[in-house]
Amino acid sequence: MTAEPGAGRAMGLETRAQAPGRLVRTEAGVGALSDAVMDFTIMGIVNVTPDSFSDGGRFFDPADAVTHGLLLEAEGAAILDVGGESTRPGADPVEADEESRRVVPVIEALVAAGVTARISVDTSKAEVTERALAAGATFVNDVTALRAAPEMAELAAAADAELCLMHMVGTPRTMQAQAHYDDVVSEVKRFLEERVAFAVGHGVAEERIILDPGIGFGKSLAHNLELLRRMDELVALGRPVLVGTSRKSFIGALTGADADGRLSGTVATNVIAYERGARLFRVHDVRPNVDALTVTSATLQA
Ligand code: 7PJ
Repeated sequence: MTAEPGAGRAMGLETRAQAPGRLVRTEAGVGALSDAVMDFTIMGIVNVTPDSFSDGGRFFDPADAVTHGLLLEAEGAAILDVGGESTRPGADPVEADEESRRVVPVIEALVAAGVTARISVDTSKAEVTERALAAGATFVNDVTALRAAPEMAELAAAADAELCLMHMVGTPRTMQAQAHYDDVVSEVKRFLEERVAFAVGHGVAEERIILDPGIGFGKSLAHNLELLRRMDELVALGRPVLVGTSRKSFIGALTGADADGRLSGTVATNVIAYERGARLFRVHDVRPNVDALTVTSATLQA
């Protein structure tokens, strides 16, 4: 694999900052803004998981998830990542039927609403992948990189879907908070190269594959920061790199902020990762990240 500049563009996901109906800021009088091409891709997070503030018996309303997805699209998300199982460290697993019951109606409703963003399914289960692809998803985000359900490779291949392979040691349930690495970047690279070979060996086109270092998954603060600082080494693998730092606890470890207060820290990580070649960003707060990355991109190309 060889590096190519702006590899994220290979996905055809770029949009213009002034695309009709989105990101237009005429009232602000910033008309000139507007021929900056977004040479990065924002993946907006659409969680369809139990409301942690409820009694546990009430689930996220699919209609709310759809409304949220449409809002994120209007803010500039080119991909909506729909997930029905929490992949947070230590989270309990969800049965495939239940996970499908959460995500499939949301995907169907987003398609019915005429969403133009690509729909990603955040899952590690073949059954959920199959149903989500049938419902209109065209992107598979698997935090286990096909280790939990290797047959997802054939499903993604048959649908010609994008496939994001993420680094993680163990599973969300078992991974250690601070796994040991001699050289975290080399080990993440080696793992991702091996998983790309596996996916390609099972029929996935290499140009459909996206790589992700798995920030926050079994990594210490120092590991997360080193992965961000040395992002260029992952980009050198030659596939688009997706970064998911949004609101993660390592940001709070630096700033003291709780999850709701981690946007500024999130933006800082994404600007750094962009400067080092990452082009896909999985975030909760779409608009602030779009703005920051638009300015970063324009500045580095000026
Ligand atoms: C990631 C993810 C990530 C990818 C989560 C959270 C934890 N998928 N799913 N990359 N993180 N590809 O959002 O806090 O970093 S769930």
